[in-house]
Amino acid sequence: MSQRDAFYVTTPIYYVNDVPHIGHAYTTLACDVIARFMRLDGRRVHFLTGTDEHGQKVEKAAREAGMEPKAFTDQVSERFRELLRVMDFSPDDFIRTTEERHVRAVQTLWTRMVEGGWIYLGKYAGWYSVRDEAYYAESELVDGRAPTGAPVEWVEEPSYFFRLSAFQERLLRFYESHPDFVGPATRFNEVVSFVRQGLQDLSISRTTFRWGIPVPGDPAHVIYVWVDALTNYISALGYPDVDGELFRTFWPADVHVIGKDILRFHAVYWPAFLMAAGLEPPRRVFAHGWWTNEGQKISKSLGNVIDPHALVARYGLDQTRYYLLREVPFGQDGDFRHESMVRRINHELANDYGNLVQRVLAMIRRYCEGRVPDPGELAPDDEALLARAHNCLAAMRAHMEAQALHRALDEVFGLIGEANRYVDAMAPWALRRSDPARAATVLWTLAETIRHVATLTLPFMPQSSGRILDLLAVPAAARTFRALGAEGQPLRPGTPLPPPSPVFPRYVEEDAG
Ligand code: ME8
Repeated sequence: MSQRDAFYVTTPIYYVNDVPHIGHAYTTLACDVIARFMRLDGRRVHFLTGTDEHGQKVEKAAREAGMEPKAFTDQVSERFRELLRVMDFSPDDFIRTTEERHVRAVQTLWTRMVEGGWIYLGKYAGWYSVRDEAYYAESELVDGRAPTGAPVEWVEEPSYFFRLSAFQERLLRFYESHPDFVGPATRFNEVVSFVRQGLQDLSISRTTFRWGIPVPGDPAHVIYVWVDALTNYISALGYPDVDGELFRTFWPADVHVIGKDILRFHAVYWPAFLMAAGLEPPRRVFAHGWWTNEGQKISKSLGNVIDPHALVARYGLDQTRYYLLREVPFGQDGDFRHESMVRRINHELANDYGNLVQRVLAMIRRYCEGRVPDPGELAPDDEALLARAHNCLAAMRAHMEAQALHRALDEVFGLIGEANRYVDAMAPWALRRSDPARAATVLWTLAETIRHVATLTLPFMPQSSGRILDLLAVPAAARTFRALGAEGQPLRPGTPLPPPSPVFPRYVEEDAG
């Protein structure tokens, strides 16, 4: 995979037909963790998110709200921005498809595809689902609905078509020469077999509503919302200015993170559009799984939509971030369960991580006058724990390159487990009397291990990890991965530490008093 310095990660741009829910928060969270990890690892990161504001679905939602589409999209888009603050997400840019820079990019991409001979005018007659913003063949329908369960309507109208059929061979060759193009691997197989079955030309304009970007030279048509939406990934880099700094630095994207529902658009249509316009496809598309709520599909009609604001208010921000990424192997489907959230908060965060920090810092306070102890002479047990701490980053890096976020967390929590076993085995509270110098060595080893752990959990739990680094008096400039490892910047003996205070509180049931 990419060895360049620059790293470009994107979320899907979300439809503003409705306010954000846990699914949107989840994808952006994963991207935020990836972006933060890469920044701490010294990469130059561009992290993009935004809102998808055109098309029939959004137009319909605006009408139902009794508003003009522009005013409506302004309002809902703001809710997605607000989510960034609430979840402590760190995007470098937020794109809206109603922005001028985006409209220009989409119209230019269209024009390039026309110039290449990839677009022709015809007539579409077939099924369309407004909810999915997707066309379906008769043969795909299940009991008169889209395979996703969405209602479909019959559409007959003049339409521009994209010669997708002409890209079958090129796409298959591209997949073959880019075996990492889609993750997880099982999803890649689905994409390849879909393309192998043959591709139909794609209808890419509509005439029966107005809320979209006009086709250059034929304003009776608006550009199909997916051509519009996918282009966001390059309009945010300044396309059509392909010689500009942003585009040169960050295209092709390192990874588009999406939900599995929109894989075909990203892994088939998008590379074909880019090839048609003479641009390189992205390096990778990673499709994560689907969340259900206590075993049930999440839907407005069932009234079980999970509001990320409510999660943060109830469980805490870092607790929520941790749960979402630890509970489910990234790429698989997941079920949100209160019980399992509480178990993870209390066992893994409060007990395993929080207590380790609290115990060690409290001992340093009592036994070492609240100053970083002197390492003295290291014994093999100390060296073994430190070696594990030093090697943790390399192991996590490999997992993060493959978007195995859960495995990266496993690594660092494995280190926490090791540190807990070490503290119990060494019993510094006993050594304190029998061998105070040895107690100091053990506490230094633990403090140094905790410094590694907290730096490595910064991408996942930025606020709590930052507080732990505060308690260790780690200066801001040393809060990077460069400060880790044998060649890093170890804690300086004698540094005064602030009084410790617990970082990961236990969750107490509201009705438990
Ligand atoms: O599809 N579980 O926007 P969208 C996990 N505008 N992830 C979920 C989820 C769930 N239950 N529900 C939603 C669109 N998501 C287009 C994208 S990109 C050029 C255009 C997440 O608002 C997941 O990432 O319907 C999914 O792909 C995305 O929200 C769909 O958001």
